[in-house]
Amino acid sequence: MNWEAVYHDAKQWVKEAGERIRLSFQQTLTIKTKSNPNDLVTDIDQEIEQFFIRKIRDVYPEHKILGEEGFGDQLDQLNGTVWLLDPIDGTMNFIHQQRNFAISLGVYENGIGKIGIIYDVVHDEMYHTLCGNGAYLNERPIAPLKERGVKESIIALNATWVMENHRINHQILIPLVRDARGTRSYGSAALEMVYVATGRVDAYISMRLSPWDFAAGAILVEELGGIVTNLRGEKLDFLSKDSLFAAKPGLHQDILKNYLKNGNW
Ligand code: 2AM
Ligand code: CA
Ligand code: CA
Ligand code: CA
Repeated sequence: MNWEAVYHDAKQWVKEAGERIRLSFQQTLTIKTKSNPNDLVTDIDQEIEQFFIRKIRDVYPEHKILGEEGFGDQLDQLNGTVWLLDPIDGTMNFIHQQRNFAISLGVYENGIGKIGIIYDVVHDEMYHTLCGNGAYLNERPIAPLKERGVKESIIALNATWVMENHRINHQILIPLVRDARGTRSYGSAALEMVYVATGRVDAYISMRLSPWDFAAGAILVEELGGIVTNLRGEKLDFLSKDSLFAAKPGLHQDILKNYLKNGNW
């Protein structure tokens, strides 16, 4: 496989898709709900996924595609080359704010991350890596992550995870929120992972995400020396929904050992 060529094509298609999303701001959105009233999808999410599928199938017909909106392939294993795509990550922000959303694209070979791209469309900021060659924000190299302690850390975390909740042991997170310097929530898992990768936040916690939410972010965070697991500290499986915990080196081990270990996640 010529990975340089795949990387070049992937970045090109992400740029083109971003341009299409920017143009869509002039048209009226069709908004539908999915699993619950806050789980939204628009015609643009679907159009952008279909745009990528056309491009990938045309140039790389032997590759597989797993996309959130379901126009790609049904996969039960990750053999070969698989593109994991979230055409718009942060659809609620896209609809309400016209910002704070991203295109997320990860390319895996036999389950191993090769290419990670997250594109903040509105700011025209593309975060990208071809594994082993460093990560970039547009043309600028991103510096590797340094260690940081809990008391100096900002943790990206949605407030609903700290609310009383019948499914998870939410009280476990309270000491962590108290000890951290601050918490933030941006509403886009892909951007929150990119903020870990760039050091703008020190850790990101989510209770439930899908492979297309974290596929690209995991590659970027790991390329910069960060650590990505589920909340049990286990390696991620890119075919299953799971919790997610991405953090700087050192901080990841510290939070797992001193805060998360008794959770029922
Ligand atoms: P999405 O916008 O692509 O759906 C905050 O809602 C983050 O969680 C977003 O990255 C969002 O991705 C993701 N997410 C995952 N599952 C979701 C769901 N069922 N409803 C809303 N957001 C979900
Ligand atoms: Ca969605
Ligand atoms: Ca998503
Ligand atoms: Ca999405």
